[in-house]
Amino acid sequence: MRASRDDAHLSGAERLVDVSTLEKVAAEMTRRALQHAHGQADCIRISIDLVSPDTVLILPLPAMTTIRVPDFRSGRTTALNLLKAAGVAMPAAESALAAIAGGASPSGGNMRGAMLVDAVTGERLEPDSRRGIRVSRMDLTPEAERELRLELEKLGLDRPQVREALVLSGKVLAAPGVVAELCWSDDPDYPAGYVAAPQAGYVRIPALKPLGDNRGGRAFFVRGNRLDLPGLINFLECRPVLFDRPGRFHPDRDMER
Ligand code: WAQ
Ligand code: MG
Repeated sequence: MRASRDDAHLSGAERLVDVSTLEKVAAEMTRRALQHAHGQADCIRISIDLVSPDTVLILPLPAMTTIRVPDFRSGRTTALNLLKAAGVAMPAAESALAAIAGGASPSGGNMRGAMLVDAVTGERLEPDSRRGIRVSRMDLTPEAERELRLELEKLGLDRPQVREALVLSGKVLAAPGVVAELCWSDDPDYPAGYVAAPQAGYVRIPALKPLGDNRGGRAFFVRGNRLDLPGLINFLECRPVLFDRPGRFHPDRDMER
């Protein structure tokens, strides 16, 4: 589902479900599109594609940690340090962070999808920098969703934002050539974000922007001298991925000073 107003992206969501639940899920998506914090949509698109079960990749979710930070500036420093540890050159990490902070679409607004960023040069590689790369066709199995919600509940984190971001980052980390992801929400009431990387897993950062700021976005950092860009984009947009169990949950940490 994607919803917009005056041609600007408002919200979107992706599911991978059994045909028997389609009607219910389509109704949920419509409700979501109408209730978004940014305001009322004037255009809602719901598209449904059949995927063959034998193309579905089954994976566990990434491990999760929260790093406590005193404010969003410390949050951004923490994010840069995590990206560096994941193999992203500091200038590439800094320019992607600045792009999200300033509105990464050429119009200065939010992109509908993610930036693809060369982890070494910082060059933006997505073919359309207004739209970006939209990761789709991923979800939890019903059992994994139950287990995940029980674990998140214990941490006080059982929210759709956390569940959906874990699922999206899990698919992104499985993509060939991706070394890290940086994300924060575009919801003005939701300042949290994360850095995800294959070694570190999903590292939550409770503040990556000031409250009230409606800018947010995603950057996927890629590297490799034989990077297959069309193959990577096809994987992110089209390969069905289902997560059948939660990853590990590490205790909260404080930011390193
Ligand atoms: N594919 C690529 N980019 C996307 C997708 C997608 N499927 N969905 C959203 N984006 C981009 C788009 O630019 C949005 O503006 C931006 O990401 C933020 O999306 O507490 O809520 O859905 O652990 O607002 C992370 C922290 C919350 C959760 C992320 O993102 C936590 C969030 P939002
Ligand atoms: Mg949002």
